[in-house]
Order: sequence, then structure tokens, then C-alpha cells
Amino acid sequence: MSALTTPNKTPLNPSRPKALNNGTSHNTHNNHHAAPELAPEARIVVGNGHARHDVLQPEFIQQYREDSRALRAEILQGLGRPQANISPKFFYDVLGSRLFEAITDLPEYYPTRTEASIFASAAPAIAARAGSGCVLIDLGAGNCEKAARLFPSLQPAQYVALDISVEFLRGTLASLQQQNPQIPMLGLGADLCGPLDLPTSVKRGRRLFFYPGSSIGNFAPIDALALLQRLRAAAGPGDGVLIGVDLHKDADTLVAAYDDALGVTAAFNRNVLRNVNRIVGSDFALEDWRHAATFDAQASRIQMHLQALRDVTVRWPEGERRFAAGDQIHTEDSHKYRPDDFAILLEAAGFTDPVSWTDPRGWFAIFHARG
Ligand code: AVJ
Repeated sequence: MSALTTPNKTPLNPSRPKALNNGTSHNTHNNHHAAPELAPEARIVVGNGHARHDVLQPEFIQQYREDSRALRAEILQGLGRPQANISPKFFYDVLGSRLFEAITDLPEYYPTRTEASIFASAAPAIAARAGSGCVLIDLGAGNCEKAARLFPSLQPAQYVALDISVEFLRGTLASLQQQNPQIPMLGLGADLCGPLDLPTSVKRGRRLFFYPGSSIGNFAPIDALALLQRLRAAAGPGDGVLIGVDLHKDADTLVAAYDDALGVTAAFNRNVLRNVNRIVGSDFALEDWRHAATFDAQASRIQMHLQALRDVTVRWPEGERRFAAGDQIHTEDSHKYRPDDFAILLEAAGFTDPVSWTDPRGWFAIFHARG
């Protein structure tokens, strides 16, 4: 366990997630949804308006803290490369998280709806296979919505929500805890890109690692394999993984999903420049950059770039970068798997007996495999 680990006593009135105001979130490309803007007390005040002192509270542990100097250095390193890039983790500031949430409502963006429809229709089969009463470890927690929908069928012995920052989890988990007092909950601030050291607060017993939303698509297959291997190392016999994966399909459908008519994905992509300006003090002018999304069929991935509309020089306190008109900054890859290939990846990581559920069009799949 990291030396930074500090078990945190949950305040009686969980505060609004502060990190939402200052930050980037994720290197695991989870979906960060801005927390609902409830008055803090709205979550636990009952009846006569006095806060109860005996309500069940989730536990929070922060294992890993992002350091702003490291984030700056990471961005500047990416901007200095011959092929400039910005990691997709910088999409998810407050506005970016809201834009992502808006993306999931777009008619063209099928993954979220399709995955939800599979969970809805396959929930009994998934529970039969994964087994109820497990410790549910949510690696793509975001707003915890997807896991919460599985509670009735899975009846987890504990719900562990993982995020880069526990601050993102406080509000959501506190209200989820009130709605599900029978399920002990733990919010864990951890980095999925490092080894998975689960603290002792994670109950013993069968574990189900849950990674929904095709977040795994942001990793190149070789890095997805490394992540699965880390999960495999943390899993014992009887444990399993449940992973949402977007599937390979025709280029038109894919490109439309990442270049919608309303321009929400374009705004989501271009917003990364505002976040970068905030973090490194650069002067990217948004009007100089257009959104580009292409499908590389060979690599089976959507690639997002920001393309310079004219010659520009971007400056920051200790440097600058010139871009010629047409030059691109790479911002995201979203890999699309063929079902057999993802099953092979799971087996290569040491998982066994992979099964998947899909929708009638075969656009998205949920995989289960055993540790
Ligand atoms: C959150 C990584 C699953 O790749 O589809 C949506 C992010 N980017 N539209 C995806 C995203 C542009 C999304 N993931």
C-alpha cells in the first residue's frame, strides 16, 4: 500500500467534491460526471431537518494523490513531442465531465445506451455467472450509476468505488449508501495505471472487478493487457472481471459517434485546451483549433485530434511550440474490439472461461471471465 494512504474519517456532512473545481481527473479514462449539485445537507437530512448522527456512512481512503507539477510536466512533455499529444485524462475537468455526460445523450453516441440495454436484459445471467454476494470493485466508478443498477441482482457484500480522487466519490457514494444501507461502501482514491494494492478495508471473499463503459478502449491493446494482468494479479481463485467493451463496426457509425452533428464531441475535445491553459499557463486560442475524428480500420481505433486551422505559436511560462496550419495534436484513441480478440486478451492476461453478452446489433459487449 502506498505511503500516502490515509484512512479518512467521513465528515457527517460530506462536502461537495472539491476536486471538481480544480481539476483534471483521470488517467484511466473513466467517465467523470460532475456530482449532482445538491446542498450537502440534502443528502442526509431526514424528516425534521436535523441531520441524523446514526446514518451509515461510506468509508474513504485516498491511496494516491495527483501532483500538479507532475501533471504540468506530463502535458509539456506531450506538447514537445514531434507528434504532439495531450492525454485523454485531461478532458475531465468540471466542464469536460459535463460535456462527456452530454455526449452520452447524443443520438450518435450509442455505447452508453447500448451497454445499459445489455445490462438490463442480461442482469440475471450476469448475476448467475458472476455470483451474487461478491465484493464489487468498480474501476470506472464515475457517478457509480452502472454499478448501482447491478445491486439488485448482484447483492454485493461490499461496494468499492475506485477513482483517481476520492473527492469525486464523496457525494455520490454518500447518497448511494443511504439508498442501500445493507451494502457497506468504500471509496478508494487510487491510480489504475499503478499496481492495484487493495487496502485491508476491502472485505475478504469473492471479488468482482467491474470496468464498464469501454473505458478500456482508451488503452492500446498492449496496455489493456498490462491492466488486465494487474487485475489478474489482484484476483484470487473464484474472483472475476466484468468489462464493457465497444466492438468493431462500420466506419460511418463509429465516426458519427465521435463527430456528432451538434458538435458536442468537438466541444469536449477542444475543451481540453482550456484545461491545459489552466494547468500549464499556456495560451491556446480555441478558435485556432478544429476537432477531427477518424477511424483507423487497420488498428481498429477511433483517433481524435485537434487540428490547427492556421499557423500558430503557443506559449507558456517556460517555452513555446509552433504549429503549422494542418498540424495535429493527438488527444484520444478509442479501440474497438472484435469479440474473439477481447476474449483472447483476457486469456492472455491469465483469466479463464471468458463469456460475453451483446446487443442484437452486436455493437457492444460485456465480458465476464474468471481469475
Ligand atoms: C469514456 C473513453 C469510453 O472512448 O467512447 C467519447 C470517451 N471520447 N467521445 C469513448 C469519448 C469521445 C469515451 N470513453
